[in-house]
Amino acid sequence: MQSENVTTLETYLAERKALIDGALEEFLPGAGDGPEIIHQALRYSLFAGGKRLRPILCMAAAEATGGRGEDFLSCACALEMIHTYSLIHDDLPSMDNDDYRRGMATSHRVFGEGIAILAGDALLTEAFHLLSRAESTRDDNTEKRFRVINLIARAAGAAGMVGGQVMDLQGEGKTAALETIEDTHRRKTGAMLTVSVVSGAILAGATAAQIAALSSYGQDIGLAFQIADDILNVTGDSALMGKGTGSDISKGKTTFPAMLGMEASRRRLTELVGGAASHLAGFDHRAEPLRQIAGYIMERNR
Ligand code: GRG
Repeated sequence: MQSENVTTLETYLAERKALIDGALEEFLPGAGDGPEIIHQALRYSLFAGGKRLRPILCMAAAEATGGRGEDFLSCACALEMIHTYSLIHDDLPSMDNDDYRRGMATSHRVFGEGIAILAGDALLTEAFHLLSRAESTRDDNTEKRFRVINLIARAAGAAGMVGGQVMDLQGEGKTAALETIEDTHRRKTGAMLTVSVVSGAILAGATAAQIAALSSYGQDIGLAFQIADDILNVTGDSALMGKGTGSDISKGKTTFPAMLGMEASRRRLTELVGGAASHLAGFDHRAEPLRQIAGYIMERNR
């Protein structure tokens, strides 16, 4: 679907989600390809109702720079697999120790801790397997694909998401400077959101200037996403979110509302979403979904 046909963001997101869900089914290893329990655990978490934001951003960035989102579904799905692994591990007793996510029991509650850890490990590994499979993408440019694999590995690893998670764990119960909190979230949440847009743009053949602008867009929405998440953790509807609210405070996490207050957090959120939109100024109507997604991050209720 091209952006000129987008009637509402809601329809666009729903159509994209359906496309991504179908591709995930196709790209997952076959049921006979290993012990049944690991396939059940992979599928349980991958099809538990995620919004598919990272793959949608990847495809939307490809379209904003003149490509066809559908051509890059393998990269989009790999990003979702890495995201799902991070959520499974984040919920573990040794991390956030959560019983529910998206209204469903967490992986370790259903399958036991060992299988949950392995389901996360398998998703991370399968993501890179998928990214490296030439036949799974219509993009046959090996150089672009290697660049994307390199950037995704860095965003997911110690310098990015894992590093942010470590900072988050170490910061529990302590007070930290605003810059430290922002740095934590830029790594923990922002790095994967940023690499999602950047990957789509690289695969679609974007120019260096377009990639830089989209990277800045990704960084702004990444931090905005986390502030919105912190606000939702205080004010959100637990039925809509499928998990309890108020958990950040009880776990001793330093959140934006706790640090800045609710009003200043909302102002910072608005500022970041405005910043994200300004990075898209040089793009035409094909970047409309990206513009609307920035607004959606601010207004989302789950
Ligand atoms: C365990 C290595 C490792 C990393 C975990 C991403 C992450 C790092 C933890 C998630 C904790 C969390 C709730 C962060 C807030 C922002 C966030 C990533 C929310 C979940 O992402 P959504 O809303 O999830 O895109 P859905 O459910 O739509 O897939």
